[in-house]
This record gives sequence, structure tokens and C-alpha cells, in this order.
Amino acid sequence: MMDGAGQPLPLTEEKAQSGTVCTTCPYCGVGCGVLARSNGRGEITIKGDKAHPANEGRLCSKGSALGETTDLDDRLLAPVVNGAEADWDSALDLVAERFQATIAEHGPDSVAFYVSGQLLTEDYYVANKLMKGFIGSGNIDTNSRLCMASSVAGHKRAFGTDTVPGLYADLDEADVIVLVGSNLAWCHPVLYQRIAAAKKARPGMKVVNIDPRRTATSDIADTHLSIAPGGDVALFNGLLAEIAAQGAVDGDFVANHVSGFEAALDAANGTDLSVTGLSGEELAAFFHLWIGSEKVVTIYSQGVNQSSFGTDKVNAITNCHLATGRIGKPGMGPFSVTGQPNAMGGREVGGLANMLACHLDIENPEHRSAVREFWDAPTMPEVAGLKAVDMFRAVGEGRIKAIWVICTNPAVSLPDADGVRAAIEGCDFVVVSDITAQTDTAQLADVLLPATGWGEKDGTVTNSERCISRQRGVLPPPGQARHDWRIICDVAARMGWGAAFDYSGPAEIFREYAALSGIAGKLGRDFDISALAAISDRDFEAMAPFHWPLTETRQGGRFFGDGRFYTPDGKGRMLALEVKAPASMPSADYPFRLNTGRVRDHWHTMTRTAKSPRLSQHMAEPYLEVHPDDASRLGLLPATLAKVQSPQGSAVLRVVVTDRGRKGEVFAPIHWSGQNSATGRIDAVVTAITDPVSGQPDSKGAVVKVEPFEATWFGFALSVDDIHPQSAYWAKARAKAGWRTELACTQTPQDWEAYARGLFGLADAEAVTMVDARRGFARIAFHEGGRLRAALFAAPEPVAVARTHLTSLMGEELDPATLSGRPAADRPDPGATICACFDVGVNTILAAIQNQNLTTVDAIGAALHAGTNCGSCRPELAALLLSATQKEAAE
Ligand SMILES: Nc1nc2c(c(=O)[nH]1)N[C@H]1C(S)=C(S)[C@@H](COP(=O)(O)OP(=O)(O)OC[C@H]3O[C@@H](n4cnc5c(=O)[nH]c(N)nc54)[C@H](O)[C@@H]3O)O[C@H]1N2
Ligand SMILES: Nc1nc2c(c(=O)[nH]1)N[C@H]1C(S)=C(S)[C@@H](COP(=O)(O)OP(=O)(O)OC[C@H]3O[C@@H](n4cnc5c(=O)[nH]c(N)nc54)[C@H](O)[C@@H]3O)O[C@H]1N2
Ligand code: SF4
Ligand SMILES: [Mo]
Repeated sequence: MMDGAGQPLPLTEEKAQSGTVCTTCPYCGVGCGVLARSNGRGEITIKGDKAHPANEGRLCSKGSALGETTDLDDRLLAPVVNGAEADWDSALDLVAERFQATIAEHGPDSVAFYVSGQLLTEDYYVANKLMKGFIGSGNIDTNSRLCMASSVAGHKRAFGTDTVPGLYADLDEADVIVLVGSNLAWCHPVLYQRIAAAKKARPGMKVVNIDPRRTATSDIADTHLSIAPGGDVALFNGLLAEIAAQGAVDGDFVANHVSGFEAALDAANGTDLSVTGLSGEELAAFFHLWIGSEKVVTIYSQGVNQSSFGTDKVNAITNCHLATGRIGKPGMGPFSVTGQPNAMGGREVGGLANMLACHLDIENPEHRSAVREFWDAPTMPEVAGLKAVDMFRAVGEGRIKAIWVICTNPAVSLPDADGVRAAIEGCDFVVVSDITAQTDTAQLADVLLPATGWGEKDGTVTNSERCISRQRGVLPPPGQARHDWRIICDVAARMGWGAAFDYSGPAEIFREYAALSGIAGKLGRDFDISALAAISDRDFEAMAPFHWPLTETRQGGRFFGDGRFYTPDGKGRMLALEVKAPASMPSADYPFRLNTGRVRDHWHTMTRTAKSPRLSQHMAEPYLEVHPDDASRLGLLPATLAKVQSPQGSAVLRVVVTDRGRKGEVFAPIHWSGQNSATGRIDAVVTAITDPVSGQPDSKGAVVKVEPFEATWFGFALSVDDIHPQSAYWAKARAKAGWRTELACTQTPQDWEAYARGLFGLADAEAVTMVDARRGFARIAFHEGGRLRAALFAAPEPVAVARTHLTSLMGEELDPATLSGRPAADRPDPGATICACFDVGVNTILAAIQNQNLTTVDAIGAALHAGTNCGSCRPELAALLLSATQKEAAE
């Protein structure tokens, strides 16, 4: 099809059915297409879009549960100024005035924007234009600094541009897939399932998982290499040396298209491989497999990026692909999978402090003047702005006096989070744009601006394989919420730049962006979508997913397979990489390394996923994985609590004793904030050390001490209403008919019933109690009108009750057996949720495996439906099968 300008235009082939909107999932960088259908009453149903190339109809547990996250409970519906609701005009006037006054008095570098890879490209474009072109500072950075910055820097060093060479289709064709520092099964589940399907179709395909921890992803791996943290550069240096030793270098490719080979090999040859912590046999087998199969894809993620030498880790991987010419061809290449839905779009649009839009560089005078001219901008910074960690340091030191945080929650997600929280608190003027006021950052804002959220907003995102897709609104903006691009343009207009920010909508912003990309293309950059520079509003509305570039002569495809790179000499660059020791080393005071990461069913700081009871049941509490040997040395029993402490701060977490990790290493999830836990913010413990090249924090490398948290009692509470405990430890999660809360205290109440009434705010409800004050046991249920309103189970040890069963009783008619904490024989406790789609618990699955002699994941699916919808739980089902068989074998 052709649009008015005569350019090829990828229109949707499959027209949306009436009432159904084709949009894109707002969570991970897989970028799955979603069909969202509204019932007209604010509720939506969700299906995977079969026509979307990223997922071909599949969705994971988080994508499938999107319909449970769009209600208006706790949504921010009006601007708030100094704690009081305000109208838009006064809020926007204040923001513009304070920014202008600060700039007038202290210069443009005294203000900053901290934005997000979850913004749409159009939002990002105008934020970047305002800061860099009009305010005239480079001080706009994004949470992608915590996420993709090392990949960006590594790509630029190796390829001269920040471009992912390959496509998802490469995963179908590869003979070997190496997953480095990536828990794909939980973090990019649809890609994981794609690999699982490819492996099933071609059982000869091999998967290697390189991670200090055994994770759900290890389940698909033929080999799991439990690498010592930070051993990745040494491992890939070793591989490069072996590639050369075995004569596997692609001599032609290297001679014609690669620079730096000799120096890189020299550095690799001297590498001490003992720092990988892997045995000689493990190393030899890995090298043999990688070298022996031409079609190798090396996927990597935060175990690579989030390191004090993450950029070197990226280049250790790209070195091996360049030396063998295995790049940009079907079934082979390095593949950095992106985290957020628009992490990639943000990089393209110049969201990072050291970049300009369309892969142009802020420090290149030619690029700078081209963008300045195009924007007709009054000014342009000549140097990069402050990167995230430095930006908040500058806030803390008073060098930045006004900051606008958009679509991210730095008081939870940045390292040294207590320091960041204090910096924001002490800042003269803080603006936060969010969809809810219930975030640790939003609560510190002077001005809180209500943004529209997923399901309401319109624009584009780019996924991990350079596919640009539309997000489309299916619900009206609630209350006074406005689109992020609109809010930014409204402020720009009030600062005097109305003409440059006068857009009718995202389509007009997209056209300007596409036109600028044409200029970038002429300057020799690869990001060029200029074929869409004149796209009509109607065609933008109908735009189907497409891979960039999109120009008159080129559409999509892979990069660099032809040996053309974007460096000054046009060659791919290999780097001489020295093996560095991790920035923080365990010591007598801080003997453990703290690894951090994600769980399957929660998204970051949980402002959305915690709204879904289904997603909240998989992991209902923040926890610390501890190796059994360490646990016994420290006197940590399973299900007790541990205090994790670094010089920066501390957290108290539930102890999970497991041999998934290595001795001397502990692991904690990143999701819990001050909104749903007393002490679960793990970034309070993480040290703010960054990679000197990329500025990305070493989020997986803090060193800590761990000790038992001495509680006098532990509790489990159920309540129909939300509660706000004051205890030393608490963590709450949404359940179907209310809340479930874990508690622990260092002081035992004198009067348990009075304590429980205060906890639940139930002064008058009838109580049924079972209290043994002397031994410290208390079980108290409150009911009203014969229905259970709340219950507390307390004991001097971790409370052993059937939590899922009890949770299901809330709001129900009071069952006299409630206080037993156990279900009657005819109503077994399903246990913690494994399959979120069909709500199937671990006990139900284990019982079926045993009673029905189930031996495969598919058989579990046939018996219980578990694992048959989104498939995110299939690795856990496989693990349950394995543990059940092992148990049987041992019996
Ligand atoms: N369910 C869920 N999915 C998500 C997200 C979410 O919040 N929840 N967030 C999205 C985002 S923004 C991102 S960035 C991605 C992140 O996706 P991933 O990077 O896959 O996730 P993480 O759990 O942070 O870390 C991956 C693994 O790195 C390992 N690791 C730690 N140190 C090292 C090391 O030195 N070397 C190696 N080789 N491995 C190491 C950890 O043990 C961990 O298992 O996930 C995206 N998808
Ligand atoms: N220790 C440790 N720390 C980490 C990591 C780790 O692995 N270990 N991972 C890091 C990584 S990779 C990432 S990406 C970050 C993520 O960290 P954050 O970006 O801080 O986490 P989110 O919870 O995704 O924050 C998004 C915010 O935007 C709001 N929001 C949602 N939609 C919209 C919208 O349309 N408009 C606006 N204005 N607001 C919206 C949400 O309510 C939420 O408050 O965490 C980083 N921190
Ligand atoms: S894999 Fe899951 S979270 Fe990621 S985009 Fe697809 S549905 Fe969304
Ligand atoms: Mo991320």
C-alpha cells in the first residue's frame, strides 16, 4: 500500500474486530501484540495478537493479567500541589515558573528530567527536545541507564552504533543458544517459549545458561554454567583464545570488516580462566559447543549489563561473534534482550544524557547542528548531561535544584535508594508524573501530575528486535489524567516555546521524528524511518508493526551481516579486554555478595502487577535466597527472617534456603517498595557503583552481611480491607477478596485482641479468639454479619498455616474451623499459586503428579489445565515433576 507521499506503508492486514483494539503489552521488551476489548464499563479483556510478529498470539502471565491492572483504585486522577488537589493550569504554571526561575538564576544545568523506558517514543521525543534543544542542558537521563546502558555503550564501541543486529527469527534457526545473565523464562517468557518450541521441533538444538544461580531458565538448558559473579569477561576471552587456537576465526571477515583483532586476541590469550569458577571440563565443553556450531545466538541481559564492567562483558561477547563473522546472518549473532517495552525506542529517540535523537551524538558538532537546525532550537548543549546515578548525586548536593521524574520510581529502583530518597526529599522543587500517588517517589513530590496509563495512551514503542508497534488506547483517560507528551508540551508552551511544541497528537510528533531520522540517515546513521515522514493521521492509526529501518530503499532485516559497520573506518571493532575484579569484594565485615533480580509475576516496583490478586500469589513476600551451608552457619532457618546489611542500608527479608545459588552469594528480588513492605526495598542495600564507560550501576554486585532477624513473634494476617501495619516487619499482597499480610515484631503485645483490633481497624467486629499468652500463640478471627472480615495468626515461630486456603475464606461465611488454620479434608489447600492463569497451586499439582502418575508437563496440563494458557509456569511444572520423581527414587 502507498500513502500520500508514495512511500511503502505497512498497514494492518488484519483489521481489528469491532470494539477490539490492537495494541502492545506495556511490560517487557519482547513487545507482544495484545488484543484488548473494552466492555464499555472500564473493564477490558485481553488476548494475544496472532498477527503480531513478536508473539504470534502468545502472552505470558503478566500480559494475560493486564485486564486486572486497569481499574481506577489508587489511580491519581487530578494534579496535586503541595499535598492538595489543584487544577491543571495552576499546576502547570507552577512547574513552568519554577523551572524558568531556577534556570534564570542557576543556569540550565541546575534542572533535570529523569524519564523512563516505559514512556512511548512520542513522549520521549518531546521530553528530549525540551531539555536538549530548548532548556539547553543535557540533563535528561532515563531508567534505561539502570537497564541497557552497558549494551548501548558496548554496541557503540563494537558497531559504531547502538543497534541489535538480529531478529527473533534467529532463535528459531539457531543450533546453539547461549543465555548469559538472563532469566528469560521469567523475564522474557514469550521468547523463552519460542526457544522451547524450536528445541522441541529440533531436539538437536542446544541451550547453555550462564548464571551464578540456577533459575527457571536453567530448566531448558542442556548445560547450566554456574559462573562466578563477574567471570563473564574471562569466559568469553577464553572462548576467543580458543576460537583462534582451533583455527575457527573467519579470516576473510576479519581481514575485510574487523579492526582490533590482534590486540583483542593478545589480551584474551593471557586470561586466567580460574576467575570463572568453572572446571576445565565445563570450559572445554562450552568452547567446543560454541565453536562447533556456526549458528550460535548469544542472548544476554542484566547479568551482563548491570556490572561495574558491564560494557566489557558486552564486548567480550561481541568479540567472539566478530572474530567468527557470526553476526547479522540467519540463526547467529549477539542478542541483547531489552528490559522495558520501549527501552529500545528510548535509545533511538536519544533519551540517554549522552545521545541525541535518531542515533545522533550530542558530542558530534555536525550532529548537534543538524538537530538544532531541524528543531529551530535556540540552544544545544555541547556535552553530555548527568547520568542517572550522578544526576541524583547532584540533586543530593544541591547542584540540581529542580527535577521532573516521569514514569519511573527512583526512590525504589536506584542503588543507594535511601540516599536517593533523601536527595529527592531535600530538593527544592520536585515534579512527578505518574499514574498513581502510591509510589515511594510520588510521595515526595511538590507537584504530582496525573498521567494516562497503558490502555489509555497512544503512540509507538520499539521492542528488542527493532520492531516498532503501536500502543493504542482502549479506555478513555480517567479523571483529569493527561497524556505524557501533552503534559510536557503544556509545560514547554508555558516556558515560552509554544510554537515548537504545538502538536495535534502523537501522529504529528511521530512525523517530525521520522523526518529527523531522514536527516540522520543522510549523516550516515542507521536509524532511518524517513519513509514515514509524511504518514497521515489515518495511516498512523492503522500502522502495523514494522522493523526499522524503513526508507525508500530499505526495510527491516538484519544488520552487519554484509560487514558494513557504522564506525569511522566502517569496520566492526574488537576490543582488547582486561579481566577486572568485581568492584566490591566480600570482606570479613561484609562476607556475602548480594545478587538481585526479578520474579515471574511482578513488574518492577509493582505499581501495576500488585493490583492483580493472581499475580500476587506466586511470590507474596520479599525474600532472600541463601545457600544451605551458609544458612546453617548463620543459624538461619527456612521461613525465618534475615537482616541484610551493607554500608548503605539494610533490608529484612524472608529466608528461602536453597542450593540454587552459590555458597557465599545471596539473592533478593527487586520488586518490593515502601508501599507494600516495611523493609523490602533491596536497593537501599545496593551500593551506587557504576561502570565507568556506561554509567550503569553494578546492581548485582553489592557486598553485605546477613544475620538472623530476632523477632519475638511472627504473624499472618488476612483482611478484607487494606491495613497499614506499624510492625518492624510486614509485607502485604492483594488477594481475591482482600489482603494477606506477613508480620513480625520485636515486642509481644500485652493484649492480643486489642492489638489485632488496632491492626485491622475493627473496633466493633465480633471476635473469635484462641490465645495462649504465656506461650505467645494467638489466633483471632473477626466477623461481621456472620462473614469473616479479618484474622490474625501469631506464634513465636514462623506461622505454619495453609495460607492459600485461609485467603480463600475472606468475606465468606465464618467457618468454625478457620482458627485451625488448616482446611478440612474435603477442601485441600491448593498451596502457593504456580499457574496464575488457572489459579492452580503447588499442592494441587504435587497431589495430581502422585495420584495420577503424571510424568510430563503436558500431562499436568491435561489433568489440571496448569501451563496450558500462557505457559509461563511450565519451567516450574517441570521442576515439580523432577523433584517428585527424585523424591520417589529416593524413597
Ligand atoms: N517478570 C518480570 N519480567 C521482566 C521485568 C520484571 O520486572 N518482571 N523487567 C523487565 C526488565 S526492565 C528487564 S531489564 C529484564 C531483565 O531480565 P533479566 O536480565 O533476565 O533479569 P534479572 O533477574 O535482573 O537478571 C538475570 C540474571 O542475571 C544473573 N546474574 C547476576 N550476576 C551475574 C553475573 O555476574 N554473570 C552472569 N552471567 N549472570 C549474572 C542473575 O542471577 C539473574 O538470574 O526483565 C524484563 N522482564
Ligand atoms: N538492585 C536492582 N535494582 C534495579 C534492577 C535490578 O536488577 N537490581 N533493575 C533496574 C532496571 S533494569 C530497571 S528497568 C529499573 C526499573 O525501575 P523503575 O522504572 O523505577 O520501576 P517501575 O515500577 O517500572 O516504575 C515505573 C513508574 O511509572 C509509573 N507509570 C506507569 N505507566 C505510566 C505512564 O504511562 N506514564 C507515567 N507518567 N507514569 C507511568 C508507574 O506507576 C511507576 O511508578 O529498576 C532498576 N533497579
Ligand atoms: S513476554 Fe509477557 S510481559 Fe513480555 S511483552 Fe509479552 S506478554 Fe508482555
Ligand atoms: Mo530494565
